[in-house]
Amino acid sequence: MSRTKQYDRYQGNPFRRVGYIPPVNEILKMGFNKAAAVQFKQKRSRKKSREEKIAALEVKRISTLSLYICTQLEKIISQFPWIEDMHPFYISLCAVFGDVAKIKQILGRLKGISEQIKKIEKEELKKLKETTHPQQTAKIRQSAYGRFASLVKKAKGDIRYLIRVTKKAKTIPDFDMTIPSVVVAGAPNVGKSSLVRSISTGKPEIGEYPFTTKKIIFGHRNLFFTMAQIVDTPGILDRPFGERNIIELQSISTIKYISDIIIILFDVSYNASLEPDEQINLLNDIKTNFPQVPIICVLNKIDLLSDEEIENAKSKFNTSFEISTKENKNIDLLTKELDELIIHIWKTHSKFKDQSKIEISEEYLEQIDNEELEYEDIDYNL
Ligand SMILES: Nc1nc2c(ncn2[C@@H]2O[C@H](COP(=O)(O)OP(=O)(O)OP(=O)(O)O)[C@@H](O)[C@H]2O)c(=O)[nH]1
Ligand SMILES: [Mg+2]
Repeated sequence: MSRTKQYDRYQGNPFRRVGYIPPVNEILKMGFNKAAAVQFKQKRSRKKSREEKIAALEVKRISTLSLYICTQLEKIISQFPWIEDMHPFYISLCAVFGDVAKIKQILGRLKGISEQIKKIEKEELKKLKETTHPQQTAKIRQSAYGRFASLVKKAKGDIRYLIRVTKKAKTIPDFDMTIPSVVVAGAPNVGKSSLVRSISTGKPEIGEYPFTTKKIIFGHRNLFFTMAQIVDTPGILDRPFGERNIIELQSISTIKYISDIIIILFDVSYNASLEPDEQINLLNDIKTNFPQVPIICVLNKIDLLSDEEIENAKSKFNTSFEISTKENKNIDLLTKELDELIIHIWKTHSKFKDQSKIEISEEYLEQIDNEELEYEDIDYNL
């Protein structure tokens, strides 16, 4: 089964749906305040004794606190996306920030606490039915409060964990699985962000130092009747998978789960952050791990190289294009081939079948062929 069939094709980052998660102290404080504010309402039909009124008030206080805590816990649980329904891109990027299985366990534990609170409420209210003595009813209320509080306090670390991971997971960008994705990858500082800026709507920061890009950034490239996502990734170093840091792992997950085309950039200029052999290792690593994805090898920063250096690098990396993003050299050659490949993938890959079935007249195609492909600056994240 194609992976797109399993998920809601138009869902964005599901963690964005998660609203405010109150910490345990806040849940308790607000709950106690609400319970303390409960008033006794006199019913006209029957006059109650003072003791009966106090006992009724204690019932209301216990129920109010129980209801408040359970509502808060259940609100947290219901806001969280079902891990099974999430696209692996979001799961794997979330896994970079935290333990996805742990999130599931925590949600299960919160549900358990909420059920236990309801059970305690029943037990304590039953005790209240047996007495109206003010001292005893106050004691029952205090016992209920204490049991609620100690249960909820058990979730302190769990809720703190949810708050921390959700905050990071919310920064994962929305990805559109209905259009092809071109992932721009390579060693740090090779010019990935510069290329994404020049061929898409993406506006990643460009910096002189390695690891300027620390998270995945999406740009779009308009191809008249379809569109592609151009994805900027943090730099990857030449080292075994297990030794990669959080920043690099985001790039690997992005390549693994969403790339339809990979552009690998190389840099052999004087300030390259990796040796040519290390960059070759990186390329081989990607080729071995993702053999099904077409790779376009591109040498960047040719403005800093002599003709001889370009020729040497060309044969070493077997590059298809030699460009300079800084001086806009050969970018048009690269984008021409890229656009053709994107359209080919969009038309032939089963996961884009529904979209690519749109009928396009020969006349229109001819018109497009004669026009220069221009790309509009639209913020699709709106
Ligand atoms: N001379 C020259 N400099 C370039 C070219 N492309 C990028 N640079 C410079 O190289 C540096 C790194 O560029 P970025 O686009 O930030 O590189 P990156 O691969 O995204 O870097 P990280 O995000 O740190 O991995 C910046 O100082 C750019 O101005 C180029 O074609 N020629
Ligand atoms: Mg960058």
